Amino acid sequence: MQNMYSYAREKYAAIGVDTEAAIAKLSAMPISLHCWQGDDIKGFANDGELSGGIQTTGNYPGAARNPEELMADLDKAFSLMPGKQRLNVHACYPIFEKGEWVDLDALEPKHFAKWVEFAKERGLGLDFNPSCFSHPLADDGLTLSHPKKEIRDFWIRHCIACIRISEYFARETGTPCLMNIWIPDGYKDIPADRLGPRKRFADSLDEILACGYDKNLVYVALESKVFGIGVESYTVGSAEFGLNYAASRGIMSLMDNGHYHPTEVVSDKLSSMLLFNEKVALHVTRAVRWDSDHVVLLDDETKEIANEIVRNDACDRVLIALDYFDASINRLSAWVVGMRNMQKALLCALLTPHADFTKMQDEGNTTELMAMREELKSYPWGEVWAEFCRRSGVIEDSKWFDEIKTYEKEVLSKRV
Ligand code: RNT
Ligand code: ZN
Repeated sequence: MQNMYSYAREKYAAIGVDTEAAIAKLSAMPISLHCWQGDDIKGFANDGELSGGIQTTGNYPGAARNPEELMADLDKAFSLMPGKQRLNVHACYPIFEKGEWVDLDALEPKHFAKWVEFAKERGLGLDFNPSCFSHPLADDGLTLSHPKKEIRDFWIRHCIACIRISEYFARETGTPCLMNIWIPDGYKDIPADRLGPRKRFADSLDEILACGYDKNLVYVALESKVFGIGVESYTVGSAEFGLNYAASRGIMSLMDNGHYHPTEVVSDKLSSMLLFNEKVALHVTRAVRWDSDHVVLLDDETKEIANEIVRNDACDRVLIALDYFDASINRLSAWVVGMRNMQKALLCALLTPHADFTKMQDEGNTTELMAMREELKSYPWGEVWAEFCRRSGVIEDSKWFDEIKTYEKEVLSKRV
């Protein structure tokens, strides 16, 4: 094993790439794991059905039914992921005392105390998200842009409650909490008024931000979307809305790479974002035609996103989270595959002689650039990955899947 790594280290050294530096950098890069893949975004706030332009499909057995099961599943999944993670919690995952219940606009830090305890025991940072969906007041697919003031006010109170919970997360864990706002608002058919809903959304966001919060503790981000199921003709929080709002109010933009037209790629957007913003947040997913939520693979776009982060020296300026929900396969496996792939993509990017390649581009040496990049594809990055896993104390190869099979047999299959 060790000599396979030594061989890889020398091979990379010969092209000026330091594998030790790559491993060190990757070990320090946290990726935020989305709790909602574990139970198909059902959460614990109510027993309602999922609504609001997002949908899970599939009925693979064994979804977590309560906080204990979700935490146990997360633990198992984390044990199969090398490196550093954060945990991304949605507001629809409060953990109430027996008999207790409050609506989304009355959530308090104490309702998330068990998540804080979970995170602290495992040394995880926490991120957070208002849940503006799957609720009677979001039934018509409108929340912060709703024409009725009392409905907008409910969601404004919800988002402010989420800012308080995010502050609590940050204080308790000692790392800033990214709080990402996404709303499903839009129309199935051609709207009669496009400006009005966007103006109302902007006003609602202004009210939320006016609550006053510590910007060193909470990074508020706004996620845009091109369309959703049931809102095919118009989404209030479009890309232009998101970018302009975030830039004008000094909050962060969050780009989900499943939220653009099919030939648009986030990898190409990152450099522009980095030129004009201190930080940018990502939801890494895999878009398949009209759907935006498939498990992340080690595909070209994931690798190119990683290249842009690494070669622009933006590892601490791009906040990476995963976001997908597949209910048709083992949910832990979905978590692990997506996390390991994002990390593999980052590792490949860290093992690329970017300065040399840039020089080739600048000198017009595009023939050599193509030849060298193609050669690099068969370099032994897998040996460096294996070494990274060994140092993290995590199974390095496909044997991790045996753990999933055992867990499925011993734990998941008994959840009936
Ligand atoms: C939906 C957005 C959003 C959600 C989560 C659950 O299209 O991507 O980020 O996936 O908030
Ligand atoms: Zn997203």
